[in-house]
Amino acid sequence: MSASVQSVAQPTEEDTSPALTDGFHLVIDALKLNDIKTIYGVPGIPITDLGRMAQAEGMRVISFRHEQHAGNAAAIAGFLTKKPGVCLTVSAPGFLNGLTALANATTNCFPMILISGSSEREIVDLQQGDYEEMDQLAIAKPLCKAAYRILHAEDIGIGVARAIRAACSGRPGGVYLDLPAKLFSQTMDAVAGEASLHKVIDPAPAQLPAPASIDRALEVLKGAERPLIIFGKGAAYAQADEDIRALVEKSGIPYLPMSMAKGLLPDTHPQSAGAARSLALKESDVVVMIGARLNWLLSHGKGKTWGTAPKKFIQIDIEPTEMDSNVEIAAPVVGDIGSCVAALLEGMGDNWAKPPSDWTNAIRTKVETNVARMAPKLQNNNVPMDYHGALGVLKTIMAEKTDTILVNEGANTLDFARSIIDIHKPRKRLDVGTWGVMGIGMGFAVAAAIETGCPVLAVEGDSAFGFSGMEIETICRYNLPVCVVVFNNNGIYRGTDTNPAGDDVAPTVFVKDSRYDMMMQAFGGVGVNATSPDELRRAVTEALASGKPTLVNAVIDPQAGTESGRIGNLNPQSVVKK
Ligand code: ADP
Ligand code: TPW
Ligand code: MG
Repeated sequence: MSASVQSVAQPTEEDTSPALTDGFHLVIDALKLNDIKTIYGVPGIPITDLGRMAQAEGMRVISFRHEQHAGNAAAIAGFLTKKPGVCLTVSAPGFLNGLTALANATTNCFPMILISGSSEREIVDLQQGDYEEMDQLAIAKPLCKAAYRILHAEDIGIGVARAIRAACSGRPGGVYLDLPAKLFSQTMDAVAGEASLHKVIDPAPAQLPAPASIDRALEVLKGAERPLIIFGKGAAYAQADEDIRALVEKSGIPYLPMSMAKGLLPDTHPQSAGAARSLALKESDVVVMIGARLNWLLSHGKGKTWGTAPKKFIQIDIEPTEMDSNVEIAAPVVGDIGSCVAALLEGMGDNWAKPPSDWTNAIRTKVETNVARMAPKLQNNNVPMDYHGALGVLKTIMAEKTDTILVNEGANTLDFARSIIDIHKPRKRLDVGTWGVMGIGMGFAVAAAIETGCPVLAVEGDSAFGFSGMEIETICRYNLPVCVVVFNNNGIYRGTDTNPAGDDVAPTVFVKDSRYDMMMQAFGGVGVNATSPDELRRAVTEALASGKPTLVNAVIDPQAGTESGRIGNLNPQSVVKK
């Protein structure tokens, strides 16, 4: 008999009634049976005891200060492990706070399950005003991949199984699981309860590409004179790291990593076209997309970014409807990346001709020129610091400590860090993703530390940090090896805006010279104010060596940034002159 059964009802010698289990224990047992070891959440009615009992039964229960960050933690746990991360919230307001993260996870194709307690169904459905009344299932449905409600204890096993499979099979995404309060205290025979649970068999089955689609792709690739491979975060997620490296090296094709695919091969790899992005996109004639979408981040596959040279696309994706989403795909390859890349490798045989050297040399020369031009800027010792001086320091540290996971958000802080800091191993860069959402920082940092045990360096704009800043208490509470560096330029994009019409400060500026490092000290962590690259280097090196929760307030010149970083062109322009 399992521990969970005993804690509900322990038969004595006189008591011959059958042992019982209940909804609480069935949910916990179902998660554990499926190797889900951690719950990220915020307690309250009706799920407080669920968290307590899960902890008592050996699960890790990580309590946050706000559900959005617990949700972001669950989402990135899913990305890092290929198993759905679980976020647990209370009803209506807690559910809504978690929903942003669920929608974001779905948008980014991260497997996650949001489990929310909900109020009395009969009262909710008659809209009679229950405590935290809300029809959560209906609200979640359009914002996630799948949404289910479990009404009976005997359905918990199948409900949890269904949620797991929906989250991680095919294109991964967010799943909502609605658990009404009454479910938790429903009882059933313990033996029948245990039999009702099951471990999901092959939750994300391999999806083999059609052989004809591989032949077609290789045919298109053979005709290429200026081929390019683009990796997206789907390729990082797939954990087909060895085959991906083999594909790049065997084919000899230059590659561009999207932001979270950086490190799939080290950014310093001789075939990386990262520092020659514009040239590579403009001049290529055949582009192999692997786990990346032709969305706004790639200018929808057309326009100036892509130049005038005619292009053919080969696209590998598990989601068939992704093909032809923006431009014609000459060779769609539908399947999971591991199977597709393996099939391509096999089809290439042993005598695959490398691309013409004038193309690969042109890319290489451009990369070397751009890297050499950047190098002196990264070594500047300016005070106050600019982005280059500060990020030059962090680039060196990341090159020495290649296991460190970089979390990154902001505008200038994001764009400069993405291009300056090399990533050396797969899944070591986590950021704002497809939506460019602010607020992922501390949630991602917590889960990255918990799921991998690796040190985490969170490079945060001061605005970006503010969205999840209270979670530094969570980082201190669980004593996580997280070093947060706040790039403090006194505001959003720049700290220098003025208000032409009144006393209020401009909408983009914050309190000048704030000391974010002192927030960390309030919770017993290490706080350091760094005004020069040398001070920054010392503080971050020490933080990563000690593993102590640390926040470095990096004082950045308020004039150094530009509006919206590199995507200022997306700002609508007013036509009215005042
Ligand atoms: P990026 O933002 O890095 O360009 P996207 O999020 O736009 O990446 O694209 C990721 C793509 O990867 C999605 O279209 C998704 O369907 C796909 N994908 C995710 N996991 C797999 C997998 N295991 N096999 C194949 N495709 C995958
Ligand atoms: C949920 C809009 C994009 S970038 C940014 C905001 C508010 C902050 C930029 O300032 P920061 O960086 O972080 O100080 P820096 O170095 O340029 O000064 N709300 C959400 N998501 C987004 N993307 C925004 C608002 C935004
Ligand atoms: Mg800022």
